[in-house]
Amino acid sequence: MQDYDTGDRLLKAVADTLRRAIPEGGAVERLESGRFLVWLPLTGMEEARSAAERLRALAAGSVVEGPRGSVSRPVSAGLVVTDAGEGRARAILRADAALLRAKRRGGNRLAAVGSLPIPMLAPPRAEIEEAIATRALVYHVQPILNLASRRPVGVEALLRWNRPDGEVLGPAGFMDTLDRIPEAGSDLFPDMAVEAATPFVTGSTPIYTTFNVTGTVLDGLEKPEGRWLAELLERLPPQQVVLEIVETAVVVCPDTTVAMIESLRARGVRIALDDFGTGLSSLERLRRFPVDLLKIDRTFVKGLGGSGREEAILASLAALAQGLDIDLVAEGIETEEQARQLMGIGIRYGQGFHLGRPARASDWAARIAEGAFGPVSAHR
Ligand code: G
Ligand code: MN
Repeated sequence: MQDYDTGDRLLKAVADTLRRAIPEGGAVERLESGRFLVWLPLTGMEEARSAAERLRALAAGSVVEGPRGSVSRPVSAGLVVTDAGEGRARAILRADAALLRAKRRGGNRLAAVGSLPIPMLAPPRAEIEEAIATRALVYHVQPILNLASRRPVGVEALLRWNRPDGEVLGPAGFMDTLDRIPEAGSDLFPDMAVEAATPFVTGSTPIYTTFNVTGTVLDGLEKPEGRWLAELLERLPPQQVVLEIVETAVVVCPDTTVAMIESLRARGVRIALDDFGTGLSSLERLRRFPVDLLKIDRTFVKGLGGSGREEAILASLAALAQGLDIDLVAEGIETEEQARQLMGIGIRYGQGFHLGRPARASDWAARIAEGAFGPVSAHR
């Protein structure tokens, strides 16, 4: 595995390569999970296919220098032809399906999807139902602790799908797809989500549960994509629900997202910005979006104890957060040393393998109820 910094520079190099190479009228966007969205102003499938393959090959040829020599990566691409009436989310969904097809065929290649209807690209409803019934598809939770007291203040709900072929899919692998398919997802997920969160958000000392949401969920609670959230908020106390918004959600439809966030906050729901610090416009988002919590991306934690740059950035972020009355949660804490440094900088909350790994909600509920707090309380 290459280190994160090299990986990040490689992604930037790929972005630069794509930006230089796309034809007039095209556009490049960086999505999460190392994906890029490239719009090509072309009409026919064949013309698009050769342009896409050229860009893919250029991207795969991007090279950066890492600590152990030159690094490049295979690049897969999924191509779809959209028409004027197709929305962005739906186009991404279809392109993701094509991308998956390219990866399943060995990767480092292009795959194209013509006009497959969406329901065929998503796991069929029966497959999802079966996965939920057999508990192959479950919510895990990971505790979020007050770093000083080491008491949990909340848990993050993380979907895991143990596929029959042995592959374990995290939310990035399928949630983006599922939450855009109301007929498959919306009436199935609230039960799971409520079950996972209930032991934490109820009782005499409730703690919050965070859910990761995508842009389409925030288009409106009355829309099909938003229905699972609407139901969740009817069945769980909104004051103990935190929604983690990923970067792309904020880019897609800023005005409607802001309005939606405001109405959710009026009901007591708290809003977190996930992976904070990795986006190109973190401060701009902070200015526009009324949020309660920032989840500091794990790359900052990883960089502690090095050149001192992370410490300097985090210290000013702590001051900024205090001024804006925003809580900070550091992600990806893997050592006690990191936890101590973060506390010293003034970051109050943390999450990471050192503090508690993601596990089934019932397991964490039992451990929290027992007052035993995993390996951390065992040796301190
Ligand atoms: O930011 P995001 O919501 O994507 O983070 C959730 C993911 O981070 C989960 O898949 C979880 O397993 C992973 N994760 C949690 N704690 C740690 C950690 O300490 N180190 C690393 N590398 N990953 C972690
Ligand atoms: Mn998250």
